[in-house]
Amino acid sequence: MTDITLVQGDITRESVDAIVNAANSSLLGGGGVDGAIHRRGGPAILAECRRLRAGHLGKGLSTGRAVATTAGDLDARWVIHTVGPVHSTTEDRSGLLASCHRESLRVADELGARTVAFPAISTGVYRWPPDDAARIAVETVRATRTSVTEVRFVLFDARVYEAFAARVG
Ligand code: AR6
Repeated sequence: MTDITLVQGDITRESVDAIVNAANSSLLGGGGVDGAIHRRGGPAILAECRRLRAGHLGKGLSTGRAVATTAGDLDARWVIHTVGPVHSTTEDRSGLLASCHRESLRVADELGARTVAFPAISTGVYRWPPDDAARIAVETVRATRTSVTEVRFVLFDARVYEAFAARVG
């Protein structure tokens, strides 16, 4: 049974086995939560991302997939990088957003991570409406068979936190 918990705040301050990063396919950093994770986690994370890009992820990480690196100086063992879809009003990309959560949990299981913190993937630069993102995130975690015992959604802004709180109840 996986507990779903909610925290309003900065995910880089959390103490968990794995922190999920809302990355982009380059894996080479960006703004938002990605920038914050690299800033606080230090250069070891980017160094490992570069090694992945030089190896089997030469073309980058596809939308909906996930891959782990060290967590560097963060209070976690791993960062699991996943690439959310950009929200579209003409195309239903919700399967890709669900896949980010499923794949991150699959990678967490491979690592043996039991506690995993997720940000609200795609709700920033990628413009996914928070209510819908919360629905997809919570439904997907509930429907995924995993050995992770706690999924902690760490929501930076109040509006996104309220959207998740309405779902988790
Ligand atoms: N802790 C927790 N959540 C945060 C933090 C933080 N420190 N900082 C921001 N958020 P975004 P996306 C929230 O834009 O929409 C990057 O440049 C934020 O309020 O980080 O998936 C990547 O490199 C929002 O609710 O990610 C990609 O290019 C949520 O995290 C692109 O942005 C996600 O916002 C990915 O866009």
